[in-house]
Amino acid sequence: MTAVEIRKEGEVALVKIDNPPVNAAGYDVRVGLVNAIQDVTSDDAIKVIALFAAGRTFVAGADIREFGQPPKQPGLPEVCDLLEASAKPIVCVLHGTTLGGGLEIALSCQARVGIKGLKLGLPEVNLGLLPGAGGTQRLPRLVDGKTALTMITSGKPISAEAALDAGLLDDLQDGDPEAVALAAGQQVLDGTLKTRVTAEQDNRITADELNTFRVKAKGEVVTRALKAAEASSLPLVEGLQLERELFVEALASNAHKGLKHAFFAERAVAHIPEAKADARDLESGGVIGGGTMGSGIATAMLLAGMPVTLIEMEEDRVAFARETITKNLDGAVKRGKLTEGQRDAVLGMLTCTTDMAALADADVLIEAVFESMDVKREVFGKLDQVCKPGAVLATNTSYLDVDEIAATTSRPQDVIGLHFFSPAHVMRLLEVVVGKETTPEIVATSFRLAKKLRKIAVRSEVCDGFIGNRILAHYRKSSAYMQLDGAPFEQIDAALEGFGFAMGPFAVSDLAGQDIGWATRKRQAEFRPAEERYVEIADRVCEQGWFGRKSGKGFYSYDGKTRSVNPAVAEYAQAEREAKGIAPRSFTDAEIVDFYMAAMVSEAARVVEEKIALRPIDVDAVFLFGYGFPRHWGGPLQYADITGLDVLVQRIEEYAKEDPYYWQVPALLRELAEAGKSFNDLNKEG
Ligand code: T1G
Repeated sequence: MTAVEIRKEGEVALVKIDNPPVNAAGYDVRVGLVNAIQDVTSDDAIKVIALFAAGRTFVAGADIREFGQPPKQPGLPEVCDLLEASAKPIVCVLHGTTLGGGLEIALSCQARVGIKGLKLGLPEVNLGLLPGAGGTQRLPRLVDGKTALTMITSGKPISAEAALDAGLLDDLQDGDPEAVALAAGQQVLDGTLKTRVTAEQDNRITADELNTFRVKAKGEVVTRALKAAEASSLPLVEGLQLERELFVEALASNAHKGLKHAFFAERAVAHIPEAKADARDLESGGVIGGGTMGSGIATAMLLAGMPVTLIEMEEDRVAFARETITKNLDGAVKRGKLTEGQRDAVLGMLTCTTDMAALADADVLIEAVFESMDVKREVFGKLDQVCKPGAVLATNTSYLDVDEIAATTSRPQDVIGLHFFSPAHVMRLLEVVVGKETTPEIVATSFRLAKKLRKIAVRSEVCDGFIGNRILAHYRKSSAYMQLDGAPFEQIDAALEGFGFAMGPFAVSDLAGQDIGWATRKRQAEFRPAEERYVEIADRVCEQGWFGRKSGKGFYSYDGKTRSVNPAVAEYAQAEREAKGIAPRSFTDAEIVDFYMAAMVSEAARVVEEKIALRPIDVDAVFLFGYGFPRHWGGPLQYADITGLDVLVQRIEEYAKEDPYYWQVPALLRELAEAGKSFNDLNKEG
């Protein structure tokens, strides 16, 4: 099969692109298109060309995997120029998700016909880029400035109907792309479908439209895309030249490297050793525990169309769970994700009861009770008695030993960890924690469940905290160390928010509730090694009952929507410094980020080294989709590659001079740095 095939029907040449899975405009497609245009142009019998694609979508963009490689000619801009200059009219038939370079191909043709269900967009800004094959120059020539600038700067797709209204499509049909293409070709021949050369259209973005977008443009990526769109007022050749220069600049940016990595991270994590195992049916679910997590998990399953039976021990807790789930679904209605009718239908699939026997037919059971091994042992003992053979028995524990839980049943092979992140019906990350007895079928079934729930599943082995919480437990200490050493906590938060985190660690603690962390620290106190630095500031805050937002005060004071620094915290910090003989020093924001990120990278490297995570990119996915890590950095280990592993080794060795216990260079990090390799090299090894 070649990427581009020609079939001639009378005076119509049908040119089909066939490059699964999404017809990305890779090298073979580009060469095939050039050859096809040359072929049909030289055939006098052909009067019109109808371009379309096989499979689920017309071209969904340039081949992102080619970025960063030496460019192979012909480039997509050259192919688009060839299409636009075609001596014979080309009608392009679009279906599926026609995005980026795919839409740019269509813009270069002389007519565009959509197939119902089509979405069209220029998502390049989501990759830290801008349309680089004429999109910023040709789209404004076909549609109004507001539509063009919205598509270029937002990266969001529009519907086929909106595209038809805006003049981006010339017609909207239903049916198979090839049949629609043949009919469109014939309509061009009989004059019922008009064609026009985009470059000759006189539509332009107005100064007012530009200003409206200029004032709200945020960040280098959108500003750069806007600059290219502004050049569409120039002659096409000049505008294309400027677009190209800006695109080359974007390709070299760290933002693009991070965002491209994030795009692939979301998909790479599905490539697990158990991917080919037979996944079991997932028609119905059961949840044990109706607290925040249990209700969130039940909501996620209901939204995926699964009937759910939720178990609580007392009638009042049953009622509370139903109320919580109803509120969650009302939120989905408010966000426009559900209609009220759909909400009622979804609620009709929910059964809340105290009777465990109601779980007998469920395909997957998810336990979300109190984080106590004794309680979980009791629950799994009962599940073992009531659940049908082959049911998936999952625990939502956030750090307890999945193997120990599995051992309380007669079927450890069916037990797995499904660690959801709160709110469970919103956060996309799901850590799938594989026990030593868990069968490949159960792992594959868990990944199928994740897809059904629109979650991003990341495979983890068993350890304290699995991937995300284990790494968090380590690097969170670094922020406390800097606070004790002299950095005001509000500066630490601000520096990390400047780096790209939605919230700094102290604000996150206040949001999550400091009592949980305090209880954990007290439980761990007797096991804490003497060499480990321990910072007591947060304990002083908790001793006042200041647990954060929920108590109106924590590190910050909360008055409705406003928050201010709690002045007592600095006093506790100074008192502890005096007691421990620490002379405070100032930190720059860059020093704060370097210190914090070096701690995160250290533990992330150890998680990969110990094979808790399959690959570095799996750790990146955990932080991108579960911990609000800035997407434009691509994840902690992508950040490490961008920063340079040798730089990180030097930083850790420098920090170790003051605290050799906390700061140890992970063997894997040193090994890669000395070999001049990157974490992405490991990703490529699979
Ligand atoms: N290039 C390479 N591979 C791609 C790809 C692309 N553009 N799009 C998807 N894939 C792979 C993906 O990694 C996965 O691989 C498989 O296809 C199925 O994808 C010059 C510069 C189209 C909406 O940003 O949004 O054009 O993991 O699981 O859920 O101006 O893929 O199976 O090995 O996502 O049905 C602009 C990116 C590029 C679109 C389909 N285009 N893709 O979603 O399937 S830049 C994009 C998507 C550009 C020009 C500029 C989605 C999808 P694997 P999938 P899906």
